[in-house]
Amino acid sequence: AALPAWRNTAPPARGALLLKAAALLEARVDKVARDLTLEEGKTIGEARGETLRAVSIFRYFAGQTSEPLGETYPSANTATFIYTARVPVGVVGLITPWNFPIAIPVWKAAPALAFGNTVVMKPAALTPLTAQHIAECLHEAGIPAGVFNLVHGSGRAVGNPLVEDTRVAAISFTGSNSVGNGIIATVNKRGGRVQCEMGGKNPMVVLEDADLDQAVELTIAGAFRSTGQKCTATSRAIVLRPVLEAFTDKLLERARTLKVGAGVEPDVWMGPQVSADQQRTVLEYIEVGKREGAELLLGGGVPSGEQYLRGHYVEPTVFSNVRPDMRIAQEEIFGPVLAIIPAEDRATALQLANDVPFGLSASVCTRNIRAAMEFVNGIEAGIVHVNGETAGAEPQVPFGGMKASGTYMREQGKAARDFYTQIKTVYLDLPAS
Ligand code: UN1
Repeated sequence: AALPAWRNTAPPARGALLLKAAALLEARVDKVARDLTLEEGKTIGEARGETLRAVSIFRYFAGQTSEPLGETYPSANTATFIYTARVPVGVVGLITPWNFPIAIPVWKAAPALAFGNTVVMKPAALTPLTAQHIAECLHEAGIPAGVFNLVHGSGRAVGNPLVEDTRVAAISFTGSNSVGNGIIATVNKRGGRVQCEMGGKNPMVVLEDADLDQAVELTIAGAFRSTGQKCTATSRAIVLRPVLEAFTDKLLERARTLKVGAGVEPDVWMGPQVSADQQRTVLEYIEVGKREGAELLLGGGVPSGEQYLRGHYVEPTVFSNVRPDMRIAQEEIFGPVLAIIPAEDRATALQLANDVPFGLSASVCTRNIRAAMEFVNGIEAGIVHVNGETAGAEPQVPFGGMKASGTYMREQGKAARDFYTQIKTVYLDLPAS
């Protein structure tokens, strides 16, 4: 019911509301970050960073409301004026994950709202409070009733009805492949529009000329920040033989310094897994890795100590001599588990990097511009970094993966406009008299 009035609101007026929501969120960053940490478990520094990222995303899409919305075209008929207009798709359903409980809801909701859609959002059942802060900021900013709707509950109770409802024109989902594939099938069947961001098995490729200190820092951050619970996390380090030993030694030395604990404590580097289920899954994968014959170099269990009995902790874990066909080299683990895979040469490293079902992000560390470009050209990934971490995303650029990592529709940046709008082509002719 709220759609017609919102669709007809001038885009810059919609942008002004998003700017207000951004300011409100920024002003309460400490409170939101604390709630996020208590709910999801990541460290307070990460939670603050993520909340401020949500603020920037609101601001970026507020700015998009004064960008061009179409194009003009020459016509075969000189009296005809042809232009395109981007119009909203309608009611959109957003199903968001617990691992970025504020940034991902905002990176879907901000463009949806900026381009004139109304939103029904189902946040992850594990992180309802963080999502509530978004609703409160939008409400206090003065968004009209019914334009942004937050509905809490399980996938079964809330997600399924949203996905199945033909009045919901588009669904955007971030989460697991098993849930995402079901959503794609259902929405395609009913003729809706669907975008899914799913798993990753992202490689950090370390070439023989890499700055090894840098490569280690990037691998540590990619593998263990957010306790490895990012679809962009580094879960494989593919390392050329000549630097394998030096890289591994430096990596272990650095990983041993990471302080694991409750995210609210300021000196903690890595928090717990989000839930008992997630902890169990990760510990099971570690057992699978051992059984498959990978060499466990670090971690591999729950850290010992009284303080780790409350909370779902897993140690930073490193396996070496991982063969590419092992499950820990192929499947998304979503925990602090890194598989080191040796490679004989650059071509093999690239081949190993591509030899997984996923294609979200990838990185190569090298000083050699030719090797870097060969990797960039050959890698099957939606996001490629050279001498950078596999994780991370800026709001103004497209985000998304190839192969099983997602649907072809990208999120964020100008790509978000393609998903949250449809094109109307207008032929304008003069009246005959
Ligand atoms: C990041 O790497 O900072 O769910 C963002 C995820 C991704 C977002 C990653 N959709 O982990």
